[in-house]
Amino acid sequence: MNIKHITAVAAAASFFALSATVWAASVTENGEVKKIDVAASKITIKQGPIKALDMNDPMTMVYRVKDPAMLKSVKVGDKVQFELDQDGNGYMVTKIKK
Ligand SMILES: [Cu+2]
Repeated sequence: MNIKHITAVAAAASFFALSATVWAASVTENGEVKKIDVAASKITIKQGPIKALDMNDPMTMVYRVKDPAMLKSVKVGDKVQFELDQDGNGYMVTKIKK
């Protein structure tokens, strides 16, 4: 690998880091908890449309959560308000409250 090649790789890496930052979206939505999976750090939420994230219909989604401890503050059947972030790996719930 010569110097030019290394520079190109570094430039590509910073380009992707930048576009990931620009792409990241955060929205606050309401929904109902349908399932909680602490072991997998996932929560299933029934929600209305989230047009900002191209979800144009009501749907039930399985989301990763930022911290599994968040799952102890809610239970199945709770009406919740949650914050969703989008990153290169998909969606993640970063905050949740009743
Ligand atoms: Cu969806």
